[in-house]
Amino acid sequence: MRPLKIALTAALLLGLAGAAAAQSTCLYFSEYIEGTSNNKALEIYNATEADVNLAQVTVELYFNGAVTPAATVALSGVLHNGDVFVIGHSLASTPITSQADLLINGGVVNFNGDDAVVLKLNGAVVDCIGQVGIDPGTAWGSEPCTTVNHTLTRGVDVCCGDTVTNDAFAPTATWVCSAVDTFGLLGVHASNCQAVATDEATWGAVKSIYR
Ligand SMILES: [Ca+2]
Ligand SMILES: [Ca+2]
Ligand SMILES: [Ca+2]
Repeated sequence: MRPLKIALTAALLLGLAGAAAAQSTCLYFSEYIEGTSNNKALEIYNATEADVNLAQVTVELYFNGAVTPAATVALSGVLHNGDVFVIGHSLASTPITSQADLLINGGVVNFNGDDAVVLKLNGAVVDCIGQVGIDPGTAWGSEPCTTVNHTLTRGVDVCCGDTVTNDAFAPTATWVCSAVDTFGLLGVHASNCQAVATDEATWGAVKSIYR
């Protein structure tokens, strides 16, 4: 929910891009940081092509194979299309706390690799990281891509979340892994899923045409 960028029309952007991107109507996790100490964060991306009333959005954390959430948070505010909402641990390093729209001391960002996180919109599951009801031991996945000591970002061509919370979870299916304590991707999300490009890299490319 950083300040909005220059508002070009969709038509203009489509003309510049040369081709329409795949359409998405989904809200989903775009980043998961499970780093050292309290360096933990979740990023939610709005690809619904409309504003989302965050009062309709909840995040749940399921510890160690539990089938009921140990922590739940209801969000508030408005998340514009193409923007991200960042939940960070309040004791995390500055690169996380400075990007966070919501800071929580624990709660839903108290995961440590073997805990499932679920995103709901109007009470319906729209995304899940991990497998609810299963304790994977230490983490899901295998090196070099696991849910512990990594930053996971959603693939640019992933246009909707994982709505099945209790099936097997393989991070590499829809996520890209970066090294532990990678913070530079937090606060923006690059996506090919919208007609209107909104990520920083694409905006930079678009704006450079006018320079
Ligand atoms: Ca755990
Ligand atoms: Ca799943
Ligand atoms: Ca991001």
